[in-house]
Amino acid sequence: MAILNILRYPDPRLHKVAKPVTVFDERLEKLVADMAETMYDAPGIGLAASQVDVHEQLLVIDITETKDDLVTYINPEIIWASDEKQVYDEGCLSVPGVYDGVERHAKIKVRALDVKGQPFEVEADGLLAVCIQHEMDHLLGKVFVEYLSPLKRNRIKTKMIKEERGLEREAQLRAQGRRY
Ligand code: QAP
Ligand code: CO
Repeated sequence: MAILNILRYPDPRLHKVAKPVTVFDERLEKLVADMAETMYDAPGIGLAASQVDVHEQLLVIDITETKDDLVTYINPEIIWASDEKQVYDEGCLSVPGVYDGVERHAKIKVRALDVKGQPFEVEADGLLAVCIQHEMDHLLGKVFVEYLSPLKRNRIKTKMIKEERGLEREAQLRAQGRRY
């Protein structure tokens, strides 16, 4: 198992559109295991393959406090969505430290495949419904900050770019410190 590097907004690779998974093999099982480890380590409640620079239709979600109910969604499709909407304060492992309200369908029905390629359906509401819709957006190249006003989005972009420079500088200093 391994912890994967999570792309940070505004990395342009977050906007790539993911392709369906067609091969259910050991490589896929390892990717799912690594994504789960990466999500739990963060810690987060959901991670899309797009966020670790793998542009395939694959999500891992675990919204339990006990962190013992991992669900893998491969090639997920929303087959029904309620007219009723809900607003939830969302965050994202690709946009650390940023939380804001996003309106989405309150209830959905999702069809997906598991890691063995077996189809299953889930009816979701509350946090799970939010999380599935948020993660499925990643597969379309969409990050939740794109639902916010252009003003908020630009402020977030500037903050993230500043932080990124700080992180690069820290890494440089660490490398320098080891040089002698
Ligand atoms: C998506 O997000 C989500 O800012 C999953 O500093 C979020 O796991 C769906 C995280 C909210 C529904 C509601 C965010 C960790 C984790 C941060 C996450 C942070 C550290 C986000
Ligand atoms: Co996200």
